[in-house]
Amino acid sequence: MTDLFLKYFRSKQQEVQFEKIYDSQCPFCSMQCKMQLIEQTIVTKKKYRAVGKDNPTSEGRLCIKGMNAHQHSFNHDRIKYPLLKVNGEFVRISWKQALDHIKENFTRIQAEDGLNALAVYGSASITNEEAYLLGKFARVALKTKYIDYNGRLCMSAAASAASQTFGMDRGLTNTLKEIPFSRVIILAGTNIAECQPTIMPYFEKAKENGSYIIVIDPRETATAKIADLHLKVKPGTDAALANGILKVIIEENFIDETFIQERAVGFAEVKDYVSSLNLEEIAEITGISSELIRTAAIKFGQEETGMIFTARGVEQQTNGTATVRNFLNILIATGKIGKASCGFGAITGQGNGQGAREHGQKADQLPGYRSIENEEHRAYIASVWGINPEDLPRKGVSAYEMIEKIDKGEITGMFLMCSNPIVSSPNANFVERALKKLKFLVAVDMFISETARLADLILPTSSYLEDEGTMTNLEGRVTLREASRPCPGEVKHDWQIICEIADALGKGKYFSYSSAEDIFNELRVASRGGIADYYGITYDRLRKERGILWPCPHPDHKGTKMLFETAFAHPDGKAKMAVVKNDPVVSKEKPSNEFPLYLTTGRVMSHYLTGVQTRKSASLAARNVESYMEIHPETALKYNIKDHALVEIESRRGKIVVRSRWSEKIRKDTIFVPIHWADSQNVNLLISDELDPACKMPGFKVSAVRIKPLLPTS
Ligand SMILES: Nc1nc2c(c(=O)[nH]1)N[C@H]1C(S)=C(S)[C@@H](COP(=O)(O)OP(=O)(O)OC[C@H]3O[C@@H](n4cnc5c(=O)[nH]c(N)nc54)[C@H](O)[C@@H]3O)O[C@H]1N2
Ligand SMILES: Nc1nc2c(c(=O)[nH]1)N[C@H]1C(S)=C(S)[C@@H](COP(=O)(O)OP(=O)(O)OC[C@H]3O[C@@H](n4cnc5c(=O)[nH]c(N)nc54)[C@H](O)[C@@H]3O)O[C@H]1N2
Ligand code: SF4
Ligand SMILES: [Mo]
Repeated sequence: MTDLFLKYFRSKQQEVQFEKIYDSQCPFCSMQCKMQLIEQTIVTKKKYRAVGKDNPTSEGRLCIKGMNAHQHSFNHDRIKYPLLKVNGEFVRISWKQALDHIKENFTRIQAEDGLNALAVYGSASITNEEAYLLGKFARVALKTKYIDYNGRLCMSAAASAASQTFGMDRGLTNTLKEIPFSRVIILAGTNIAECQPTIMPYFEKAKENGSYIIVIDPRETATAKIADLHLKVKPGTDAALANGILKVIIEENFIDETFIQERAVGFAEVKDYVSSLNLEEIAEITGISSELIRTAAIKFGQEETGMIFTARGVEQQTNGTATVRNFLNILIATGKIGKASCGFGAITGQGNGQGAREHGQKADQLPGYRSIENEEHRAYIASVWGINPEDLPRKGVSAYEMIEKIDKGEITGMFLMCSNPIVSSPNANFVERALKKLKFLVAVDMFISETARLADLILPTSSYLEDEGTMTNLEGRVTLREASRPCPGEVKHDWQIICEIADALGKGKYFSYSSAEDIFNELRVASRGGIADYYGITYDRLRKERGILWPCPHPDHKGTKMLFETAFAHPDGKAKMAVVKNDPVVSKEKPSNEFPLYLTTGRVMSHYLTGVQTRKSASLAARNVESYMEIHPETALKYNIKDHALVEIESRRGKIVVRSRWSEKIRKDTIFVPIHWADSQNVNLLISDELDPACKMPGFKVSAVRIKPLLPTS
């Protein structure tokens, strides 16, 4: 009897009584892999599984982060109600109370300290609709000039370099489908194998087709495994390396004279400068022998087709803009752009790292990649918004500079949406001290992040499974993220929260939308005629066509697969080459007797950014439970550091303690620490606040440090 019952019960336990499928897109990186979440009801339990769904970018693939993303969305720690800090403790309040509280404090701050005392800190992990709305919220509802976002720490150098050289910034000039047919590929400071894993098959196919792959990275990463040539560069010296490559390309006459003449300006100056350089000196600066520099240059120069990809390794430098421009010089000099299987890609970071940098979250920007200082652009956007152009604020300052203004008491209130700046900003000790000075901080998040912990009020937001909207992926392809799960508790979408606050502030008539699609239709008009023109894109088309590449100026327009086929986006149609000097701006962070090692920072496969989401996913968190320091065994022995031992790393700004991990894959003068942990393991406690003068990107990838074992070794 009992046996029979158990048998019956067990078979019931296996039996799926109900299955529901939710379409969505991964909330993490810029591949924006399409997925389906399968919810199975078995007896009283629900089981979840994520599977990839076919689409033109990720072709149905998912990496481990995508497969386990739902775990954070279902985590018990999700905030489900507005939380107000009372005597140091967060207590649940109603939305009505939360909105009253915001109104009272924002109006008080505006009266006491002026309109520009309020700042907005946004994100590239929110949808296009929300990014657009946040820019409008700052300018129309708060009337402040201070808005910027976490993309400043991410894509700003790539964006400013492409804007300066090409006249426009879309991450990839071509689609991923062309990669397998490119004969030579440079991957500079990009670890795609861990950071955009589902992109890898495009490069693996290229390799199968005989393409020659050059990886530039101070570490032999998972990506470097596919390289034919790995240039283990000294951190922060890529601009000089690109000069070396250019010098050889010009000397060996691999340049495309016709292309240069017809399509570019500035070549003569670049040629003069690189000709004056000595390759052996470049070898000394970069740590790459002149033979290897020559090999890279000849391989790249001699092939008919070639592509260059960069990411944060070369961009998160205090000369990041100039460095990217120097890689673009190589492409232009060899005529490898605007043609099939030739072109540039700045591998975008966050899920909406592309779209969120186009529609007005940047300090100096209006929707459609328009400029807030351009009178025509101001007049057009003011007309779309139904306001007077004179009422539009002027440009503000970058993300880190807003924090400096908080420290100085110029900004006293902040609205923070979808970012964790006390962990992700450089000089993190200072950032935390500054944010504590705010009279009022509102954080909109799914969790009580380290920064939300400091807030006066936390507003609960929806996750990717709940919040519908468009995301623009690394190709520049606008995609529709379907999302239909109900919000838990009293959670609201980011766009709803923005609209309700605007309404509480008496600006509801400018923010009366009933859906994300409603906002998108306004964004389409606002972007019309701009560089990032989305006018021809509709939700209906996105559903049918599975994504559209911008610019798409008209509903009959197919979207733009390849940029710069006949002209660049500057008024004269020409690309602007620029001389990039060898002397690294990063000199302040050069190793010295006191701080003898380079520290560089980056990512591991299983965690995402400051780890707030991935640490809430049991399957992902288990793969890397704590931070670590990658160090060459010879260097470790020199400093008396055992493998797996706790180490103190110190820079001019602060100290952290992490565990050592010996590896022969890293340069002997360099250590590497990932960025995904907070508090005493937050590597940003060590990073300098020096910024790239062109784009205000911090130099996350180069710091001078010293190390010592934490405990006396026996
Ligand atoms: N798993 C995972 N994936 C992610 C993210 C994540 O947090 N986790 N974040 C997403 C986001 S927002 C971003 S921006 C991207 C980042 O993507 P990537 O930029 O590819 O990632 P990083 O690890 O920051 O840096 C890339 C490589 O640069 C190298 N590097 C360091 N210093 C230098 C240097 O001076 N020169 C050169 N040539 N290389 C250098 C590092 O060793 C590292 O391997 O990834 C996205 N995808
Ligand atoms: N040293 C060093 N520092 C770095 C980097 C580096 O390479 N080295 N990389 C930099 C880069 S490239 C980046 S992109 C930054 C990013 O750094 P952050 O901007 O701090 O990014 P996240 O850790 O993703 O923080 C996002 C927060 O928003 C919440 N969140 C997630 N989705 C949503 C949503 O839809 N709505 C709302 N309202 N909240 C949400 C998450 O729970 C989390 O608390 O870090 C930068 N910092
Ligand atoms: S993390 Fe990136 S590559 Fe992985 S599933 Fe998500 S979007 Fe795709
Ligand atoms: Mo990023």
